[in-house]
Amino acid sequence: MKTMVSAGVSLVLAVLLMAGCRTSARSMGAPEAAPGQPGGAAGSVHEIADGATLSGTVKFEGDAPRVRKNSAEADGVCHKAHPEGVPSESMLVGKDGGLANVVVWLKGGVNGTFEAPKTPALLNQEGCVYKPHVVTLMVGQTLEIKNSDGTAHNVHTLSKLNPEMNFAQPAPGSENKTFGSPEIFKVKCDIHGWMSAVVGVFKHPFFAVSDADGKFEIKGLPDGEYVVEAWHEKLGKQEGKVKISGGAAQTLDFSFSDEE
Ligand SMILES: [Cu+2]
Repeated sequence: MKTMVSAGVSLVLAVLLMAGCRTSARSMGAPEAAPGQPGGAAGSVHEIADGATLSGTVKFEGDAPRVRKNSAEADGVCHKAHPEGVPSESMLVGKDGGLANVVVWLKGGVNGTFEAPKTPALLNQEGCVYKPHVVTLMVGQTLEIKNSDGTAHNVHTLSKLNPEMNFAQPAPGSENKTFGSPEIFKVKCDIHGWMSAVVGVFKHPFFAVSDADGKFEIKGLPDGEYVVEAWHEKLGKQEGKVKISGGAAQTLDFSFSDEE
């Protein structure tokens, strides 16, 4: 999506100019804090100065698979939104093999407890597609599940550690839910077979979702040694290790292939 260069420059400036700035990193880490956003708000400078940034790229090795399209003809509202069919988002390979929609999170090495953000995360059913396809949030944080369509959906979570939910949303509106256990699970709509999403729930704010180019960025890491997991709904998961020392930024790349 955007280059990491600006983020790197910001980091250097942040370290030089903002040394000693100790704003809490507890509230950061929302996936909406897009990687490498130009100019980053003043708040993000504090966040960067408070901890290290881990960034990297997730790649798919091999030929990019063709994006499947599912017919939505069974529902007039959905069909109107996608007359050519609904493109599947479960295998999206972008520029230079970048793999989108991979959940990257710190699986091991995180100490302490972290307060959930007050701002809800949003899972929006719009045009009979979940937006975003992968939504991440913290334990206890509100997930607003919204129906923006003039047709009925049902929301069926395939969770194991959190109680399974299955409820209808027959009309536009929102339901707020929270999750008590860290878990990555799928959500589907039993009415529209093509509709699926991924929800990632974490007990700390150190997670991200790879963008269309496979890039991810996790900010605010305290010094330490971490186990990092990259999780993809079709290709499984991988682990890497990273050591953060002196607040210096680190990179960690992952690569998936069909053979795994
Ligand atoms: Cu639906």
